[in-house]
Amino acid sequence: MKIPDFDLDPFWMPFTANRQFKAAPRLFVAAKDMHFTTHDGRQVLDAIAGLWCVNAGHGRARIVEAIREQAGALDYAPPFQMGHPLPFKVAARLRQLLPGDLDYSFFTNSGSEAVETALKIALGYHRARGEGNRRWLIGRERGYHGANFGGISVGGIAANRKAFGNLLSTVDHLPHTHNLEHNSFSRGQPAWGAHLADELESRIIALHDASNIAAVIVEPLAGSTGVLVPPKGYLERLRQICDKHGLLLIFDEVITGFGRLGAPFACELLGVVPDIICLAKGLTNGSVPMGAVVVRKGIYETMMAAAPENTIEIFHGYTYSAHPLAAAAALASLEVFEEEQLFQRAAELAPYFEDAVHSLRELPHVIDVRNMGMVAGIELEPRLGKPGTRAFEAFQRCYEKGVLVRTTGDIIALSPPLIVSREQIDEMVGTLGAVLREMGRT
Ligand code: PXG
Repeated sequence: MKIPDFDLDPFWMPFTANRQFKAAPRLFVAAKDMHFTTHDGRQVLDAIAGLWCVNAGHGRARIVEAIREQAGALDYAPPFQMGHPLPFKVAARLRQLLPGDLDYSFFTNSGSEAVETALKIALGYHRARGEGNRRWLIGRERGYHGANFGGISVGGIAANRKAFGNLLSTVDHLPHTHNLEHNSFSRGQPAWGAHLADELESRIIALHDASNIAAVIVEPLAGSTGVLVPPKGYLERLRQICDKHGLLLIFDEVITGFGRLGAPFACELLGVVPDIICLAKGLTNGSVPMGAVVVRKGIYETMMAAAPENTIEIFHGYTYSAHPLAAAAALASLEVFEEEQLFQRAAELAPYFEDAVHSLRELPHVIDVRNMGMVAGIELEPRLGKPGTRAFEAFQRCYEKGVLVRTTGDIIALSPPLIVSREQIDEMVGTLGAVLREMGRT
């Protein structure tokens, strides 16, 4: 291992075991297409699209050029009471791409900010239409909605919540849908589990009353908590219950957006249109931070109509909302996705990817393999008393062998750029298989 020639100490790394990392750093210094270059000069195959975001692969010339040009032409423009052309164009593209009347985009700088924004819009919307009592926000166990206070409140990850106090108080959670007994080794959407959506009505609405509930937020497919694929009929049922009781349905498509499941968005693939959708990551192909919240026409129009004429309709926004560099990167990314038909390519590759990941089924420690589109989760039996260490060791060994995977608990996620070749899928799965065999009984 090459020791870096700079001080690793001052940077407090996010969601990272800092002391462990700094003792044996893993640093990337360049990336192109499907590969990273490490600080010690090795090539690493990217099996996770950076962090579920680089859907068109790294260092794409058109995106790089768009950012470069934009930086030279207009580095910054204030987003409040002023504008510049690009975010209008990005919003128009999103309107075309998204199903139904998901027509109005609000820009943020991350998925976390998109979630906070969506929750605030949900509350503001109900207030604007005279139902200001609707304050409860319903998330789901094992949901991940970013790292800010609203997101960790509706999110369902104990580790992300436990150190940070009371969080939002008017929040409840649906049960998650992961169940090894009923759903292990499912290919695509599992058959079991749609009934879990009924808890929204039978438990949560029964307890809090619909008149107090603003919205339900879920990831159509939960990514970072271990690739939890929605059971058949589950999201449809959530939609029905929300409609019946006047609750907004928010889909957090920060991971599932922009082709990950083999369609532009999960909502389109699954035929369930939410009222609000959160986007980020793939929106700029991971190149410049940007998120978006897209809302249905009725939400936008209600909030416009509720504010007195010539006044601000929502007291919310960020200094870097619709930043010129981010908007330029988004437009270029959307062009690349379209020109290369990458969402379709993902759909075409998905069966090959599915077969490849399910070939890991018989290997040591593997207790589940699940997949949808171009995402897969491989769940390992945890070591007794040391949860997470087995998958983390597999991650380290894969990295040493030149493949970047992602772990959460004892689940390994694969989510490659959509430009991946069949040979590269074989390489990812082959390397992971070799690592699992090597780890044998340990
Ligand atoms: N919603 C979802 C569904 C996400 O996956 C966010 C919101 C937050 O986005 P930002 O841009 O604020 O990070 C995410 C982010 C992992 C991992 O372990 C996944 C994410 C973030 C960090 C780690 O796979 N997703």
